[in-house]
Amino acid sequence: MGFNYQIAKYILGAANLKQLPEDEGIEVAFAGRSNAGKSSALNRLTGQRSLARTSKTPGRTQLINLFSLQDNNRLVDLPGYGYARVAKSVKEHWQKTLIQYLQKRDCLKALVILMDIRHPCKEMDLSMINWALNADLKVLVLLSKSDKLKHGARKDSQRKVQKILEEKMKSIMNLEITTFSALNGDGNEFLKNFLDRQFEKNPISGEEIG
Ligand SMILES: Nc1nc2c(ncn2[C@@H]2O[C@H](COP(=O)(O)OP(=O)(O)O)[C@@H](O)[C@H]2O)c(=O)[nH]1
Ligand SMILES: [Mg+2]
Repeated sequence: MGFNYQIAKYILGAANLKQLPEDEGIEVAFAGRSNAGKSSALNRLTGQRSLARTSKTPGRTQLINLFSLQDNNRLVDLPGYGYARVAKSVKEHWQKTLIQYLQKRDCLKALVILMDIRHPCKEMDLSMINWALNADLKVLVLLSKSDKLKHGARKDSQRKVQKILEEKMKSIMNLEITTFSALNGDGNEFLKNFLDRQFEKNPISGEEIG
Protein backbone atom coordinates (compact mmCIF):
# COMPACT_ATOMS: atom_id res chain seq x y z
CA MET A 1 0.00 0.00 0.00
CA GLY A 2 2.74 2.46 -0.97
CA PHE A 3 1.89 5.96 -2.04
CA ASN A 4 1.09 6.70 -5.63
CA TYR A 5 3.83 9.00 -6.85
CA GLN A 6 2.60 9.01 -10.42
CA ILE A 7 -0.17 11.44 -9.52
CA ALA A 8 2.39 14.11 -8.62
CA LYS A 9 1.36 17.44 -10.07
CA TYR A 10 3.33 20.64 -10.43
CA ILE A 11 1.96 23.32 -8.08
CA LEU A 12 4.29 26.28 -8.53
CA GLY A 13 7.84 27.53 -8.50
CA ALA A 14 8.45 29.86 -5.60
CA ALA A 15 11.07 32.59 -5.90
CA ASN A 16 10.80 33.35 -2.20
CA LEU A 17 9.18 31.96 0.93
CA LYS A 18 6.10 34.19 0.68
CA GLN A 19 5.05 32.43 -2.50
CA LEU A 20 4.99 28.99 -0.86
CA PRO A 21 1.66 27.28 -0.12
CA GLU A 22 0.39 27.11 3.49
CA ASP A 23 2.91 25.54 5.84
CA GLU A 24 0.84 22.43 6.53
CA GLY A 25 0.82 18.77 5.59
CA ILE A 26 4.18 17.12 4.90
CA GLU A 27 6.97 18.11 2.54
CA VAL A 28 10.01 16.10 1.54
CA ALA A 29 12.61 18.13 -0.32
CA PHE A 30 15.26 17.05 -2.81
CA ALA A 31 18.56 18.87 -2.41
CA GLY A 32 22.01 18.62 -3.88
CA ARG A 33 24.58 20.37 -5.98
CA SER A 34 23.45 21.61 -9.35
CA ASN A 35 23.56 18.79 -11.88
CA ALA A 36 23.50 16.08 -9.18
CA GLY A 37 20.33 14.65 -10.72
CA LYS A 38 17.50 16.02 -8.54
CA SER A 39 15.07 16.68 -11.34
CA SER A 40 15.85 13.37 -13.03
CA ALA A 41 15.24 11.54 -9.75
CA LEU A 42 11.84 13.21 -9.38
CA ASN A 43 10.98 12.28 -12.95
CA ARG A 44 11.97 8.65 -12.36
CA LEU A 45 10.08 8.50 -9.04
CA THR A 46 6.88 9.83 -10.56
CA GLY A 47 7.23 8.07 -13.89
CA GLN A 48 6.78 11.43 -15.57
CA ARG A 49 9.48 12.24 -18.05
CA SER A 50 9.27 15.99 -17.75
CA LEU A 51 7.62 16.65 -14.40
CA ALA A 52 10.65 18.43 -13.00
CA ARG A 53 12.58 20.08 -15.76
CA THR A 54 15.89 18.35 -16.29
CA SER A 55 18.59 20.46 -17.70
CA LYS A 56 21.92 20.01 -19.35
CA THR A 57 22.71 23.56 -18.27
CA PRO A 58 23.53 23.26 -14.57
CA GLY A 59 22.23 25.90 -12.21
CA ARG A 60 19.05 26.69 -14.06
CA THR A 61 16.56 25.27 -11.60
CA GLN A 62 16.57 28.30 -9.33
CA LEU A 63 13.08 28.18 -7.95
CA ILE A 64 11.65 26.12 -5.13
CA ASN A 65 9.47 23.85 -7.26
CA LEU A 66 6.60 22.13 -5.49
CA PHE A 67 4.62 19.06 -6.55
CA SER A 68 1.43 17.86 -4.92
CA LEU A 69 0.68 14.29 -3.89
CA GLN A 70 -2.42 12.93 -2.20
CA ASP A 71 -3.50 14.25 1.24
CA ASN A 72 -1.60 17.53 1.37
CA ASN A 73 1.75 15.81 0.90
CA ARG A 74 4.28 17.51 -1.32
CA LEU A 75 7.60 16.85 -3.03
CA VAL A 76 9.96 19.79 -3.36
CA ASP A 77 12.75 20.30 -5.90
CA LEU A 78 15.17 22.76 -4.30
CA PRO A 79 17.56 25.00 -6.18
CA GLY A 80 20.95 23.35 -6.54
CA TYR A 81 23.74 24.64 -4.39
CA GLY A 82 27.33 25.42 -5.17
CA TYR A 83 27.37 26.09 -8.85
CA ALA A 84 30.16 28.46 -9.76
CA ARG A 85 29.06 29.80 -13.12
CA VAL A 86 26.12 31.81 -11.78
CA ALA A 87 26.59 35.48 -10.88
CA LYS A 88 27.62 35.83 -7.26
CA SER A 89 24.65 38.01 -6.31
CA VAL A 90 22.22 35.50 -7.82
CA LYS A 91 23.96 32.66 -6.05
CA GLU A 92 23.83 34.43 -2.72
CA HIS A 93 20.15 35.19 -3.10
CA TRP A 94 19.39 31.52 -3.72
CA GLN A 95 21.64 30.29 -0.98
CA LYS A 96 19.75 32.59 1.39
CA THR A 97 16.32 31.51 0.17
CA LEU A 98 17.34 27.87 0.42
CA ILE A 99 18.57 28.29 3.98
CA GLN A 100 15.41 30.16 4.96
CA TYR A 101 13.25 27.40 3.53
CA LEU A 102 15.20 24.75 5.41
CA GLN A 103 15.07 26.65 8.67
CA LYS A 104 11.54 27.99 8.64
CA ARG A 105 9.42 25.42 6.91
CA ASP A 106 7.67 23.46 9.67
CA CYS A 107 6.05 20.92 7.35
CA LEU A 108 9.48 19.92 6.01
CA LYS A 109 9.99 16.44 7.42
CA ALA A 110 12.82 14.94 5.44
CA LEU A 111 15.55 15.72 2.95
CA VAL A 112 16.65 13.58 0.05
CA ILE A 113 20.21 14.65 -0.68
CA LEU A 114 21.70 13.67 -4.00
CA MET A 115 25.41 13.33 -4.56
CA ASP A 116 26.93 12.20 -7.84
CA ILE A 117 28.37 8.77 -6.96
CA ARG A 118 31.60 9.75 -8.71
CA HIS A 119 32.01 13.00 -6.74
CA PRO A 120 30.39 12.54 -3.31
CA CYS A 121 30.82 14.34 0.01
CA LYS A 122 31.81 17.82 -1.11
CA GLU A 123 31.92 20.41 1.64
CA MET A 124 28.41 21.74 0.93
CA ASP A 125 27.01 18.19 0.89
CA LEU A 126 28.48 17.42 4.28
CA SER A 127 27.26 20.64 5.85
CA MET A 128 23.82 20.07 4.36
CA ILE A 129 23.61 16.53 5.78
CA ASN A 130 25.00 17.67 9.11
CA TRP A 131 22.58 20.56 9.30
CA ALA A 132 19.57 18.39 8.41
CA LEU A 133 20.42 15.73 10.98
CA ASN A 134 20.90 18.38 13.65
CA ALA A 135 17.49 19.82 12.74
CA ASP A 136 15.99 16.35 13.38
CA LEU A 137 15.05 15.78 9.78
CA LYS A 138 15.17 12.30 8.30
CA VAL A 139 17.83 12.14 5.59
CA LEU A 140 18.15 9.87 2.61
CA VAL A 141 21.36 10.14 0.64
CA LEU A 142 21.06 9.09 -2.98
CA LEU A 143 24.38 8.31 -4.64
CA SER A 144 23.16 9.34 -8.05
CA LYS A 145 24.09 8.28 -11.59
CA SER A 146 25.10 4.85 -10.28
CA ASP A 147 24.80 3.54 -13.85
CA LYS A 148 28.10 5.33 -14.51
CA LEU A 149 29.98 2.79 -12.36
CA LYS A 150 30.34 -0.97 -12.49
CA HIS A 151 28.82 -3.05 -9.70
CA GLY A 152 32.03 -3.34 -7.67
CA ALA A 153 32.92 0.34 -7.86
CA ARG A 154 29.34 1.19 -6.97
CA LYS A 155 29.47 -0.86 -3.77
CA ASP A 156 32.93 0.52 -2.92
CA SER A 157 31.71 4.07 -3.25
CA GLN A 158 28.67 3.41 -1.07
CA ARG A 159 30.84 1.85 1.64
CA LYS A 160 33.26 4.78 1.52
CA VAL A 161 30.50 7.35 1.81
CA GLN A 162 28.90 5.40 4.65
CA LYS A 163 32.21 5.45 6.50
CA ILE A 164 32.81 9.16 5.94
CA LEU A 165 29.34 10.00 7.22
CA GLU A 166 29.72 7.72 10.25
CA GLU A 167 32.92 9.56 11.09
CA LYS A 168 31.72 13.09 10.43
CA MET A 169 28.17 13.06 11.76
CA LYS A 170 27.29 13.04 15.44
CA SER A 171 24.56 10.49 14.92
CA ILE A 172 23.50 8.60 11.84
CA MET A 173 20.31 7.26 13.39
CA ASN A 174 18.16 9.29 10.98
CA LEU A 175 20.36 8.71 7.96
CA GLU A 176 19.96 6.20 5.15
CA ILE A 177 22.01 5.72 2.00
CA THR A 178 21.40 4.04 -1.31
CA THR A 179 22.80 4.09 -4.80
CA PHE A 180 20.41 5.54 -7.36
CA SER A 181 20.05 5.77 -11.10
CA ALA A 182 17.35 7.74 -12.85
CA LEU A 183 18.44 5.93 -15.98
CA ASN A 184 17.92 2.30 -14.95
CA GLY A 185 15.85 2.60 -11.75
CA ASP A 186 18.51 1.44 -9.30
CA GLY A 187 17.44 2.58 -5.80
CA ASN A 188 13.99 3.75 -6.89
CA GLU A 189 12.19 1.23 -4.66
CA PHE A 190 14.39 2.27 -1.75
CA LEU A 191 13.47 5.90 -2.40
CA LYS A 192 9.74 5.08 -2.57
CA ASN A 193 9.91 3.10 0.65
CA PHE A 194 11.69 5.98 2.39
CA LEU A 195 9.09 8.48 1.17
CA ASP A 196 6.20 6.19 2.12
CA ARG A 197 7.49 6.22 5.69
CA GLN A 198 7.71 10.04 5.76
CA PHE A 199 4.22 10.56 4.40
CA GLU A 200 2.56 7.89 6.51
CA LYS A 201 0.28 9.58 9.02
CA ASN A 202 -0.18 6.78 11.53
CA PRO A 203 2.84 4.55 11.40
CA ILE A 204 1.88 1.12 12.66
CA SER A 205 4.12 0.35 15.58
CA GLY A 206 3.69 -3.40 15.89
CA GLU A 207 2.81 -6.06 13.35
CA GLU A 208 -0.85 -5.77 12.57
CA ILE A 209 -2.46 -8.68 10.82
CA GLY A 210 -5.85 -8.66 9.17
N1 LIG B 1 23.83 8.60 -16.62
C1 LIG B 1 22.98 9.28 -15.84
N2 LIG B 1 22.80 10.60 -16.04
C2 LIG B 1 21.95 11.27 -15.22
C3 LIG B 1 21.24 10.60 -14.19
N3 LIG B 1 20.49 11.51 -13.54
C4 LIG B 1 20.71 12.70 -14.15
N4 LIG B 1 21.59 12.56 -15.17
C5 LIG B 1 22.07 13.64 -16.07
O1 LIG B 1 22.71 14.64 -15.30
C6 LIG B 1 22.36 15.95 -15.76
C7 LIG B 1 21.73 16.76 -14.64
O2 LIG B 1 20.52 16.17 -14.25
P1 LIG B 1 19.35 17.01 -13.54
O3 LIG B 1 18.32 16.04 -13.16
O4 LIG B 1 18.94 18.16 -14.38
O5 LIG B 1 20.14 17.55 -12.26
P2 LIG B 1 19.70 18.67 -11.19
O6 LIG B 1 20.42 19.92 -11.59
O7 LIG B 1 20.19 18.17 -9.88
O8 LIG B 1 18.21 18.78 -11.24
C8 LIG B 1 21.45 15.75 -16.96
O9 LIG B 1 22.21 15.80 -18.13
C9 LIG B 1 20.89 14.35 -16.73
O10 LIG B 1 20.53 13.71 -17.93
C10 LIG B 1 21.44 9.18 -14.02
O11 LIG B 1 20.87 8.50 -13.15
N5 LIG B 1 22.31 8.57 -14.88
MG1 LIG C 1 16.97 20.39 -11.53
